[in-house]
Amino acid sequence: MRKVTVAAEPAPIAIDLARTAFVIIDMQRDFLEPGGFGETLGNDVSLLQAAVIPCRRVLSAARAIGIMVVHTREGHKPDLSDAPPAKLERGNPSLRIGAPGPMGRILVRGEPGHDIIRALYPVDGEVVIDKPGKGAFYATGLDEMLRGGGIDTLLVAGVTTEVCVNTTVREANDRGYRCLVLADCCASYFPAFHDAGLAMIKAQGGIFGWVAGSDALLAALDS
Ligand code: C5J
Repeated sequence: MRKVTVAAEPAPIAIDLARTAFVIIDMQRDFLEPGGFGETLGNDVSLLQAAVIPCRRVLSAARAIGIMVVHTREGHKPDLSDAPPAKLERGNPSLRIGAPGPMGRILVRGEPGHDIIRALYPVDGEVVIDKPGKGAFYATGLDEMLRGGGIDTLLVAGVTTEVCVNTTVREANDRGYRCLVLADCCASYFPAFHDAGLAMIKAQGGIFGWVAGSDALLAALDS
């Protein structure tokens, strides 16, 4: 596979496509659809739709080229043994994690709400990482799987920008991965947090990574 250079901030980034994975964070019904975890917290879930079409474009390109694709899902075992009380008790949601909702039990593995949205549904051969936390490296086999595949660069997309995307990028950065976050492939319930989340990644010479629009990546892949 080729090497390409993507026009990114704070500087262009050269990536070896054979050593790159496209990581799509938590594009689950629980976050994007009414009746799920995101809505129980009082959020307007329609705001996350903006990321779907850009993500799909990049996913199609990654599949066509043969770039490794990784999907993550935040959620807990049915007995909630992997959900710390501090998470279960947090805030004042309309339904707590584990409670029955219109898409099954909130944020529980195997329930309809925990599933990935149709538009971005994994196909055979793609990796699906189930994670109990916000970061995709905490209590998962993601690091070993990426290292085993020779991956050194992550193209990162998903929701929400300032929570699971940022946490994962920070975890990845500390483990030595280069992260290129695709701005329009991420979204937040809080547009200001989306902007700030991206700004924090690329500030200070790219202290956590690089940021680019999906058009810049697709143009580089086409070149
Ligand atoms: C949140 C996530 N926001 N996937 N999870 O609780 O960002």
